[in-house]
Amino acid sequence: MERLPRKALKEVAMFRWLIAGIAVFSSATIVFAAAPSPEDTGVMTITARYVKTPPAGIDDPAWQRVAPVQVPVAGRLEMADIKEIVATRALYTDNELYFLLSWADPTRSVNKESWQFDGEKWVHLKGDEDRVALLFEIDRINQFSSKSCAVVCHSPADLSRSQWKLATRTPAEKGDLWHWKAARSAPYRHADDGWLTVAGNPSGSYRETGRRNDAGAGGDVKNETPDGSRPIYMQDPARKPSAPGFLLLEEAVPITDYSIFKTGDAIPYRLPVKPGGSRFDVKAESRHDGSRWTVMLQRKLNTGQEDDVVFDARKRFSFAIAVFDDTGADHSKTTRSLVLVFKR
Ligand SMILES: [Ca+2]
Ligand SMILES: [Ca+2]
Repeated sequence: MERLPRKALKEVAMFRWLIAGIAVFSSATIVFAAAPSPEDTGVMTITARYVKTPPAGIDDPAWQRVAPVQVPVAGRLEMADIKEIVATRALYTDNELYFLLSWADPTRSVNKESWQFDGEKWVHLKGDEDRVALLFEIDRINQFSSKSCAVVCHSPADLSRSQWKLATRTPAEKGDLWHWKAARSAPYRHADDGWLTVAGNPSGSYRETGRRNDAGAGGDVKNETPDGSRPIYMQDPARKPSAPGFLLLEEAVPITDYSIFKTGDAIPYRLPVKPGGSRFDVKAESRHDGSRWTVMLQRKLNTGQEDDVVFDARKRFSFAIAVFDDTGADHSKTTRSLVLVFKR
């Protein structure tokens, strides 16, 4: 069992990571990118332990029988001194793989620019959302196993580092990207499942990312009138919200009378769309306890979908983790290279 907290902390101090992290501009622009120093080649191992019975949730005692690996994550540029630890555990059964990830975050950020009525007009509240993302290899990504996110940034020389985008360099390289979002995927208890290829569409700009959504429904829609001045949907008053505090598109109805709103009333701006298909393969349970997020992720070892990594307990899998505090951009923090192994 890997128990590296002290060593890991030392290494965090030692390595000067310049990690470009993840940038989100619209609903889906994400960047893992880094320019590690030459000595930044260590790989940490996460061992998934076999259990016969699936863990029932975050509090299942099975998790307590696995010592967490203390995985250091570091920010980039002006955030380079901000470091965290993601306590990482993994279990697997005959059919499924489970992760339990826990990291310090004093704020439960789920606002994602919600609307608020100020008595005269509707304004967007400040705030984004917390997130965690995992990136695995589906098809080998050259150097990913040793340099982690450093090699999946698309970084033309004429672009500043802040504009680097997440992508592989060749079409033969393919990644599997799981993106848990506190405001947009957590309400449906999943992590948005996507995959990674070369940047841009065939006719598009090389500056676009290589992110693609898995087949199936999901994502979110913006809750706004065509002129962007106010929300267009509210909770269907005839339905009890299945995710209190959020507004699911399937439970939303058009607002017909804006006079019912009082000063200070708030309505979500980003409405999760009911996910399905390959995009809905990664199930998630999450909790914020006032100081930390704990997120349990669960996926079939083999989904049968070609846009997913197939986990084979006899093999090793390179991956990386990134966490975000109320942002998709500069404040993100990513890990060094990780490798997932399975042990009975
Ligand atoms: Ca937060
Ligand atoms: Ca999938």
